[in-house]
Amino acid sequence: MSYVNAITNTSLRADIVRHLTFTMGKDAAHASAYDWRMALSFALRDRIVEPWFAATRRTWETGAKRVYYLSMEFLVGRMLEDAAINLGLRDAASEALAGLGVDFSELVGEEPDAALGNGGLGRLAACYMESMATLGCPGYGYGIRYEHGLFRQSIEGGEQREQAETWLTQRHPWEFERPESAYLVGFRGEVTRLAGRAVWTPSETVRAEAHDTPVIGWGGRWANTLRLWSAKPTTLFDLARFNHGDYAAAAEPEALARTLSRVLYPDDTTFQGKELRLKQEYFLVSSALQDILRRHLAGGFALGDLPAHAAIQMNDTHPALAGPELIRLLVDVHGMEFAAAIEIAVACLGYTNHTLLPEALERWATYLMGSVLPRHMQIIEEIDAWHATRHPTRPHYVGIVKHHEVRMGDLAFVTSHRVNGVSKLHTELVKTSLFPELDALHPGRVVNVTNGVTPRRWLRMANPALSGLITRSIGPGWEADLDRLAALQPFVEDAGFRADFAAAKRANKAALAAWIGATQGLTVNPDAIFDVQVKRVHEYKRQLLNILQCIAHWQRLRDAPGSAVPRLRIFGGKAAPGYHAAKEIIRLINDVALVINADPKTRDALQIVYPENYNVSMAERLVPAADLSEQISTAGKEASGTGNMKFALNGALTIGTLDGANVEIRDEVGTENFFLFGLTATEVAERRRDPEHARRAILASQPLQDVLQMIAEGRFSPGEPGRYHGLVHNIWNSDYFLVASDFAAYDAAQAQVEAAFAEPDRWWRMAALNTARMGYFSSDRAIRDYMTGIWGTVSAL
Ligand code: NBG
Repeated sequence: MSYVNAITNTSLRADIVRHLTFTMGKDAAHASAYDWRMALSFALRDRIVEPWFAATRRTWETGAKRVYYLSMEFLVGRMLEDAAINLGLRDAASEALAGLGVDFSELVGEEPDAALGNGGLGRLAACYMESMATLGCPGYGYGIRYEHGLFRQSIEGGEQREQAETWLTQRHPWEFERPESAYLVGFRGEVTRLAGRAVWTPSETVRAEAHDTPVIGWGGRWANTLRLWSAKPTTLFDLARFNHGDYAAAAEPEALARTLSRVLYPDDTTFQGKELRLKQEYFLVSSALQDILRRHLAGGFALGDLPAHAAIQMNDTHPALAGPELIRLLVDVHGMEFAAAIEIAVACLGYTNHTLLPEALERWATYLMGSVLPRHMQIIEEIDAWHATRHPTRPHYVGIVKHHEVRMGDLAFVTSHRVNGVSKLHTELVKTSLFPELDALHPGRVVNVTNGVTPRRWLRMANPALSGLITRSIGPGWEADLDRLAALQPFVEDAGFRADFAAAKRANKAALAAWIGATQGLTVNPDAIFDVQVKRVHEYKRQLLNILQCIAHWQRLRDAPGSAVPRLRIFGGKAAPGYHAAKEIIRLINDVALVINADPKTRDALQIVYPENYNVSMAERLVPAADLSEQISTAGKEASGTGNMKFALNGALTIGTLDGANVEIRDEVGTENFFLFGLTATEVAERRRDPEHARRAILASQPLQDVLQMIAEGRFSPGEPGRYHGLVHNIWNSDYFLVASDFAAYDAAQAQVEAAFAEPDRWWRMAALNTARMGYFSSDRAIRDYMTGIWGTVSAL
């Protein structure tokens, strides 16, 4: 029994009032929802501090190995309810507040999302932090405390508009500022040699200041730290310039330094070759590694023992400077030999690859690397030479520095003892198509860790209706042992259970329908199929395929109204601000929605909605209410997907291609409980060799021809008939993502969905089996895989 369970409802209430009074300086009569939310957050945070200290103490005392998870993104979302649930205090908090006349859910809904990430990669980092805390795996997450997280999206006239996001304008109650934990991070300058050693004298320096957020695990038994760095100037102010009346110039050092932690780059699928991005990456890596070495030495350990105490995981290539930076610190600062330093680096580091898209693989021009990080450029060349000497038979084109570019994927690979892909298929492709030569030189280095999602947030918290049913059926405890969901399987044959399962879904759909009514002004039928595609908007994810099929479906409905099962197609997601093709797809979806939703003939059978600003909190609304999960990427392009896991866990059926983790989800839930369609990764590669593939596919499908014709004629953009000429031209003539080639199969799979939904007995059996068989996709399992296969750490619980 954890100590937090001993804390009673009454003392929680007293603490809320105390924080309202003494921390917020308000009395109950004048307190706003914001004041109450702060008071509650502080009262809960107080209860995290104790287990947090205890965990830290335990780690120091036992000298346990720690994991350091380096990530440019942590897409945490809201923290209040998650903390309350993990502490086991959700109901106590709600009751305590009710006694004070305050509504818990109102406070929860008032909290801004911490949107320090773009999509799957950042959300994965957040799930992994929570699972590490749940499993008692000692660790730190290191990231950047962006003042502005991912931009806010609005949809105006069907088009995406971007606004700066402002999560930090209000007080952020979960973090502790650590002005004393600060490091200097340098840029530019020159490298000289002194007594045979390199001496780097940077010409620009900023201070990295730590902000710590405790991350509490399930049951409140362990807490780790998410340490986010904020950039500060080394000199606050240029007093001489100020005294000369040059106020703007006087503030310049501060403004420049702050830029480093000002914004999150709004793209995770293309490589941003921007100097500021490189500086941000180094800022994170350098402050983290200085902190890691300081902690290691403070423990009284020798530097040579670092691998026994620190596992450093690079979340994609963004922190790939970790190798060179660790070597620099060991060699230049601590006087170690290069050969010993690189062995240590490799033994500590691991690299997770999250994408095969060539445009996302970071490559920095050597002139840029050489001028921003002159010492690191030297070290990278040394690493390259070291690797070449160790592998004299390697093909000549293997190398980190090639064609005046530093290839960060190769750098991360060479400096890590393990490289992992994020699903079975993806890992295979990492070996065969991304790093075939390096894989051959380092057999066994590439391993697979299929992604996972935390069941606490994505089932227990987001879906109380289904969680309640699960607990009533199989008892408590499945939240931290998700394989236990398998015990639901026998219930699936019970008509009463299926009815309860359907009722839970129906309640979630009704709640979503009410929200759509209130926010979108659209009255929707909660008995329709709720068909959801939410994720970043990208050509490879093929929101276009979805909307084209929607139009074809609408045409058929017009010919035979009343024939179909009613459907609500829900889209959500942001496009990178500079990604024209993706923004055009958003506009097309919204243009089509306007026309279709206004059609009185089909309105009862088909509606489309695109709520703006999709984020973690919106996902928590949509996932529990979905009947159908759209996972329709071009095979070979989606490394894993994690939304696919959240939906299936919540009893949505998947319509999807054999891509990423879809493959494993289908294996787990059963092929008969998954709507499969489309070309496989191998077939995609073959099909692309035919220059006529798109034309051929279009000519073979009358419905597709008609759809493209309607778009080209301006049926959905009457004021500007030529609006989508470019898009249609592209489908006919290039269609790199094979929308046309997969159209007919997708259309047929959608018909199967309808047929299945029309038979409730069958549908709810399939849906419940999805929930029962998704245990494997818990992030606890994924973290255990990392612990044994990559980090060599053990639970401290
Ligand atoms: C994304 C992939 C997803 C995957 C997540 C988490 C990047 C670079 N990659 O398929 O596109 O689920 O990473 O692994 O964001």
